[in-house]
Amino acid sequence: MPDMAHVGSGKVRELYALDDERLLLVATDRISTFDVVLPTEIPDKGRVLTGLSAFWFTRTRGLCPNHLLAVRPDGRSTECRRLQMLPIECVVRGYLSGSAWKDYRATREICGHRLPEGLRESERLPEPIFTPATKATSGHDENITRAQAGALVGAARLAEVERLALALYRFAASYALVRGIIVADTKFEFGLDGDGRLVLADEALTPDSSRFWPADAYTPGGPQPSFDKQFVRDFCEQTSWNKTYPGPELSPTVVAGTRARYVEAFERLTGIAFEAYLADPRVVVA
Ligand code: PZK
Repeated sequence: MPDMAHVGSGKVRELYALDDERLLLVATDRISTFDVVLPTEIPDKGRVLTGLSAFWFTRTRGLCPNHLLAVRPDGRSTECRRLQMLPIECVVRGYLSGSAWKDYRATREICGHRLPEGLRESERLPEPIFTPATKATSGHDENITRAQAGALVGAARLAEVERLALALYRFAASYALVRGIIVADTKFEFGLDGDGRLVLADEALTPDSSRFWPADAYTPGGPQPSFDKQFVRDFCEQTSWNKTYPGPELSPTVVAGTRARYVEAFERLTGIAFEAYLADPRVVVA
């Protein structure tokens, strides 16, 4: 992207300005694990994530407007409406995992939600919960209370994003479960358009912004295998890597197996052959 203004970097994505109103969001094939971007890429990972995100944006348009304008022919970049982003991460959790499991064990509470006693790691929650977090510029996002989130975006705006995030999660989680994938939790980002209306932005309901678990292996009481990254994690655990930069190179077997898992997630969720997406990415927005 030589003469395009670079406006942001994620761990595995890049953002460029197309003009005052539009951004180009590019998903690379980089992969991170244990919070470190690895030196080995997973071919087509960026295309899988871009295609999935565009698929969900199209399927959820009736629940909430979104920033997607077009998927480019390369299948890894999308043109998006430029918004005023809200300064919170809108996390929804249907299962007890990650920082929610840690917080639950310490206090039986997560972001002000008092949970029942006796829940096990990875257990399905009685109801999905909205657990907002701050966007940490360095390090990890931090769970915040509804009062802290309200101070950042306003109480009325918070109530609106909570309602939308829960509706989006419920729709996607039930859609995915029928196709053999548990969406344990997911993170949404919202922005405001020129008229002050809430718009869903960023990537949505991808394996990078969510925890996807294979439903057929689901066994609460401990951590669950990741649908997409388990080969990578197992491989990394078998090396002497101490989980700080730089990470290890992945073997060709791990790369191929991981690519196959991403493609499988795409095909199970969309019902579209990944080859068809590569031939014409517009299949996901049709
Ligand atoms: C925006 N990010 C985070 C995401 C990155 C950085 N539609 C939008 N309008 C204005 N700003 C953003 C978006 C979106 N999406 C998102 N930072 C700004 C981010 C992906 C890659 F490098």
